[in-house]
Amino acid sequence: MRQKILNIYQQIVEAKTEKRKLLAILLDPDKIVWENLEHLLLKINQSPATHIFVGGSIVEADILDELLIELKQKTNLPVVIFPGDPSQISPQADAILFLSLLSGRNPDYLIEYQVQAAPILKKTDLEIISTGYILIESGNETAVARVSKTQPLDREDFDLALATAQAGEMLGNKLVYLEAGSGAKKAVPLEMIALISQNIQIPIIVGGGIVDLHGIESAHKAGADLVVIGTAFENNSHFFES
Ligand code: 1GP
Repeated sequence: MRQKILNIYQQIVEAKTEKRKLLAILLDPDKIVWENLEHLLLKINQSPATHIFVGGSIVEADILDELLIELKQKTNLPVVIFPGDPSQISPQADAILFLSLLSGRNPDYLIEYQVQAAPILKKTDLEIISTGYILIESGNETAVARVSKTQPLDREDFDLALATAQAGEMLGNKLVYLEAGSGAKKAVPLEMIALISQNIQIPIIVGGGIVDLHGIESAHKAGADLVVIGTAFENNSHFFES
């Protein structure tokens, strides 16, 4: 198996400095069809993806370790856990987004789960990347809102979205993740991405409801440093060939 990939955050910062745009494929362990994994890995390797994110709002399948090992064996991309809760921590990944749901006011997702996760993470050598996670209203109720029992931010309230991102940066987060929610009807508004990217220094991840290559390009152009594609690739492994 390949060595653990180090300094993933540093590489994201370097990419931002050099204006190299990044792209993550998000895999939900519950939706992996094990028999199709070889094909999926082939398609990931042929895609322009620079990262693999693994996680979901709720993950029931007990295959996380196994999946992460496969991903490390069969791809050269950094494998980053994007957890819904502390049960999704695995030492088999390279890094983990240590999320705080800043758009919500549910203490479990602001600090309780982080307190539960800290001693577990201390026993791993995962790179821990603290991330201010901001859910933006997207036209339908998303799993993140349902599971976290929080309201997303109004997609027209740019001032509040910017203040939330800036508070996240001031709290010491290393990344801001603007999330419309998996399968969102509407992606994060481009003007919101642009405003936030012009007014914070840390790299910005954008995901949720991006369904085509044009959507990826638009989010990148607006100021996203890393775009996440989940559902569209899940539904069509030839997504990047169109
Ligand atoms: C969800 O941002 C990711 O957390 C990806 O969303 O599944 O809509 O691509 P999609």
